[in-house]
Amino acid sequence: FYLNGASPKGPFVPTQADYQKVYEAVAQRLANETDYDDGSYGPVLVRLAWHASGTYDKETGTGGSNGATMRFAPESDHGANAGLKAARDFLEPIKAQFPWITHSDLWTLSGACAIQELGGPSIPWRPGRQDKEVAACTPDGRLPDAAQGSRHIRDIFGRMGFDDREMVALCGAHALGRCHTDRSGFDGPWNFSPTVFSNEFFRLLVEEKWSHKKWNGPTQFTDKTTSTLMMLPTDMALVKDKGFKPHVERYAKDSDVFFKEFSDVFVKLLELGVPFQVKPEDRFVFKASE
Ligand code: HIF
Repeated sequence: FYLNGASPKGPFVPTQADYQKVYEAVAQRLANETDYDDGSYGPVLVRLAWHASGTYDKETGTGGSNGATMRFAPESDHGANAGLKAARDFLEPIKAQFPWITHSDLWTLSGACAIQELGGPSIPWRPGRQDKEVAACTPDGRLPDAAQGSRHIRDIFGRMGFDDREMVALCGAHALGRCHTDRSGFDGPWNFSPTVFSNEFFRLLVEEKWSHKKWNGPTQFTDKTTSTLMMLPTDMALVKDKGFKPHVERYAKDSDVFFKEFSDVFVKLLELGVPFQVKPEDRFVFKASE
């Protein structure tokens, strides 16, 4: 018996082909498990990858996807991570099938896979994350609070090292998925196709009329036309802020530009704080399913 696929010839060193097999297993499971939410675990996998990465602090070099410390309390119990157990549990059979991959590589690879499988741009990815122990859990409060505005967005994403343009590009991922009252307290999807990656988030922000939703829950916005879609206060901040708005308008107009700039910034997000051996130019571009 050899641990982690090691053999008498030496330790098992996975190649790009091995990671492509993991990609395919995640994609296959996404295609099979349609009895969840709007029919896909894809959005919640994207949220898992981002919440694992978005704890990064460039000053101290702490947090980020390297470590997968959200496996442990207290980080798993942070309010911002409510509901992400569904994503972590979804990936456990894949981890069992490929025991050599770290949780931190698996979570980020799966986020890239979900974006590609839901029709988004290629998200080039590289391995190299190591899982860390509970002591590496980040303090609560590093992930954004949706009830706030543009200053908070700049504080949080500035701490990770992003500029205005990159912050807006990232936010286009809210084309995917929805809010759940039992997770964040907010309710509803951002657009009519929450399992398709698109620039709809930006188009609707610009073209739709949004008003305060009348309900007992936290402040959120609803579309005038159908009253079924939602925007968070942080989403609305993107069209209220002079530094953000021009980028919202660019992405609303041009889906190709959005896909390109989103890919670059999502790659950067998933790599924050990771000491890679693989060079940036050698990132893997996984082949998406047919
Ligand atoms: Fe989200 N986000 N996000 N988000 N997010 C939620 C859901 C998703 C913020 C708040 C929320 C990003 C930035 C921010 C996804 C992906 C990304 C929810 C609802 C909230 C409240 C959770 C729930 O109730 O289930 C805030 C304040 C952000 C900073 C502006 C990223 C850019 C958009 C970084 C990003 O990639 C995805 C996907 C979901 C949907 C999850 C689902 O289960 O459907």
